[in-house]
Amino acid sequence: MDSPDPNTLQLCLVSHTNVGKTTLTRTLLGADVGEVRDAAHVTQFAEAHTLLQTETGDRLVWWDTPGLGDSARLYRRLSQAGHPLGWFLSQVWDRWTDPAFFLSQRAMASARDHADVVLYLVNASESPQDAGYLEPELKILAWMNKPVLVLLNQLGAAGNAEPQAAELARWQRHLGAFPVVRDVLALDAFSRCWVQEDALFQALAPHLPDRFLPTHQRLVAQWWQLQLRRFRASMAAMAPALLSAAEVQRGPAAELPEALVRRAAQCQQALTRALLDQHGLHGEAGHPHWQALEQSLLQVRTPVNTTQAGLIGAISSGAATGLGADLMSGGLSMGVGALLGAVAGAVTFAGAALAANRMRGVEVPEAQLSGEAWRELVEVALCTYLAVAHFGRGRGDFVDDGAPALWQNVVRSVVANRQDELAALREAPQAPGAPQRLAGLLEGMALRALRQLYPAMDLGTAQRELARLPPPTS
Ligand SMILES: Nc1nc2c(ncn2[C@@H]2O[C@H](COP(=O)(O)OP(=O)(O)OP(=O)(O)O)[C@@H](O)[C@H]2O)c(=O)[nH]1
Ligand SMILES: [Mg+2]
Repeated sequence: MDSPDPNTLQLCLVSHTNVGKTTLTRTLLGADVGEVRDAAHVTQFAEAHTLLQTETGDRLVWWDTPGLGDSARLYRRLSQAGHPLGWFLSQVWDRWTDPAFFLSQRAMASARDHADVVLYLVNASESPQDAGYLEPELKILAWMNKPVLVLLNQLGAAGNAEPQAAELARWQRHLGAFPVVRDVLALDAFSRCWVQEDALFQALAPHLPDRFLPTHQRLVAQWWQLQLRRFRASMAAMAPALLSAAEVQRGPAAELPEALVRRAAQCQQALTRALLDQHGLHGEAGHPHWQALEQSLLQVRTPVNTTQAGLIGAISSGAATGLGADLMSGGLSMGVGALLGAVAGAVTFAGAALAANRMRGVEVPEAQLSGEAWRELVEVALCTYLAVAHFGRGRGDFVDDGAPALWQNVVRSVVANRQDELAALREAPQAPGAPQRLAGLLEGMALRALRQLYPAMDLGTAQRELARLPPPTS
C-alpha cells in the first residue's frame, strides 16, 4: 500500500545494524534525535521525522528504523509471513525469544506498507563483495517491492574526491546487477554537503507515482529556499568580520603587527562562530593554528624602545620559530600559510607605514594587512565555510580538520578571479555598502567553488532562487 495522502512523501531508511541510519537522520534533520552508538541494535523502533514541510501542507517524512541483524533468517521469516506457521513463529515465538529479530521484521513490514521510496544505507568502507549481509538484504528489499535508492556512507573525509568517486563506481557496478536498486548515491552523514542532499531529492522523482510529483516539486523548492537563505545569511555574516580585519590599525608601531594578526584571528573566530550558528552546529570556533600563532606572537612581545629594524627582526624570527614548531607537529595547513602571509605583510607594512608617516610628520603610525594577506584571509574564510557546510551534525561537535588540498585549490582559483573587486574593498573597508558588496562577492565565489566541487550542482536554480531572496543584510 502506498501512502494514501498525495501531499505526504514517505522515505524509509533501512540498513544492516550499526551502519549509521540514526547518524544520517541527525545530520539531515539538524537535530540530535534518537540514540547513536557503535553497537548493534541501538535503535529499537521505527521513528518518523518531518524532514520538510510547506505552508500548503506538503510533508516529507523520514523514517529511521531498527537495523537488520541476521538477514538470511529475516528474509526466510518475512517470506513465510503469509503462512500460518510463519505468522506463529514471527508474532509469538520471535516476539518473546528474540525481540531484536521481531522488531526488524516489524520494521521491514512497516517499510513495505508505508514507504514511497526505500533508502538503503551501506558502509562504503567495506567492499561490497565482503559484506555478507548484502545479498540477503537485497532479497528483503526486493520482497518489499518498493523502489530502492542506495546511499553510501563512511566514505572518509570530505574533499577526497577521487577515492570517493572510485568507491561510488565500485558500488554502482556491484549493485547494477540487482534490478530492485534504482540508483546509488553518496551521502555520508559525517561529511556530506547540502548540495548532495539536492542530488538525493532529484533522484527520487523518477521513481514516484505521478500523483506525488507536484508535492515533490513543492518540497524541493522549499528545500532550496531553506538552503539558500542559510547560504546567504552565512555569506552576510562573514563579510563584516573580514572587513574589520582589513581596517587600518593605528597605535604604537611596536604593537601594530601583533594587533593586525590578532584582528585576523578574531575575524576567523567570529566568522566560524557565525557559520556554526547558521548551520545548527556546536563546537569550538578557534582553530588551533590561530591560537598557536597568537601564542608565538605574544611570546616575542618586543620592548617598547626597540628600534624599528630590531622590532621587525625580532618579530620575524620569533614568529618563524613559533610557527616552525607548529609546522613540524601539525603540518602546513592553509590557515598557517595565510598567517605567514599575514605576518610578513603586517611586518613589512608596519615598517613601510612607519617610515612614510615619519616623512609626512604623522604622529600615530598605522598599518593594514597587505592585499595578499587579506585575500588569503578570504580564502581561509571560504574554506571554513566549506568545512562547516560539509560537517554533519550526526558527527557531533564541530572540529576543523583543515582544508583538503582540493578545496584550497578551488578556493584559490575562485578568489583569484575576483581579486580586483576584493582589492577595492580592502582599500575602503568602511565605505557605505561595503559589507553588502563583499557578501555578494562571497556568494559568487562560494557558489563557483561548490559548482567546481560538485559539477552536477544545479547552479541555475541556486542563482535564480538567490535573486528572489531578500538582499543580504549584515
Ligand atoms: N565515519 C563515519 N562513521 C559513521 C557514519 N555514520 C555513522 N557512523 C558511526 O557508526 C556508528 C553507528 O551509528 P548509528 O547511527 O547508531 O547506526 P544505526 O544504523 O542507526 O545503528 P542501529 O540503530 O543500531 O541499527 C556510530 O559510531 C557512528 O558514529 C559516517 O557517515 N561516517
Ligand atoms: Mg539507529
